[in-house]
Amino acid sequence: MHNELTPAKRVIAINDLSGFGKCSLTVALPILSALNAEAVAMPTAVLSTHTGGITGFSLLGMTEEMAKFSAHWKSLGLHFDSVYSGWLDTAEQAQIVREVFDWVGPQALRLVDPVLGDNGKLYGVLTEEHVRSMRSLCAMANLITPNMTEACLVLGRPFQGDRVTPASAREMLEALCALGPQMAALTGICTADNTIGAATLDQNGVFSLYETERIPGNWHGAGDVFTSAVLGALLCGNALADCVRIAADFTHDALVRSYAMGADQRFGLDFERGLGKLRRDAGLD
Ligand code: PXL
Repeated sequence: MHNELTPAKRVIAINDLSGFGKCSLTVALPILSALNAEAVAMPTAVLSTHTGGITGFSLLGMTEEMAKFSAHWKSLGLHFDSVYSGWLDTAEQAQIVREVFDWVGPQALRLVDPVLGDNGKLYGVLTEEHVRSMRSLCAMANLITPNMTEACLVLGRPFQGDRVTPASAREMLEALCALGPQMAALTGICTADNTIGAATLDQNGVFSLYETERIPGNWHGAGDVFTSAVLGALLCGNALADCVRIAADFTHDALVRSYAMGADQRFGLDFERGLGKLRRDAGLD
């Protein structure tokens, strides 16, 4: 229980605002808020929905506005505890994220979720240029959170499925950390047909692997739910391996509810009802 009143951790969340479909900012903001963090939004694009399996969406790129947001916030002399980047609309936006990393200063935790694809494929509207810029952004991060598809894209390796052994997950994490980040989490991986989870390597070389029961289906936004919860739990002072366990349980519980109510897998997870437990698991309340 945290009784003393301290200022909330302040996070710049650089991600798209997809109005419908529960991913990116519409997931990151409520989860960070629930974990007492102040989420400051820099939209990379504004869409009617995300692009995963929903056609006819509108998309407005925000590259020019992002540069203005960055310049304005910099001029205000604010303190930030973290920068969390996700979906980037253009490769150019990686340069703006780099500038933000630079002016917020080294005390801020730089989390790069290299959102590029899933199931061995790049997301439809993304290109090889996105992959190259994401690779260079990963090099500047303290923590990166790729799924197996994204890890393979960033490392230039062929995708051979999400199945790992503890040894192969560790080797992949070591290769990812060799790109530059001190910590990495490999998400959406499994050691068996009926499990799903994440492996981590922290700044002290401590490896961990945590899995839950797999809920059938290809659920959109699950990665964003997971990564937002990891960051929120980290900012509460938890160790990376504990954050992954807390976030994996939170994501699993949301999937169980979504599955039980027969939700459309494209429409995101029922995470809201799990926010109270997430707070308790992260050491709040
Ligand atoms: O959750 C990944 C993601 C984020 N943002 C947008 C997407 C996707 C995946 O399809 O389309 C706009």
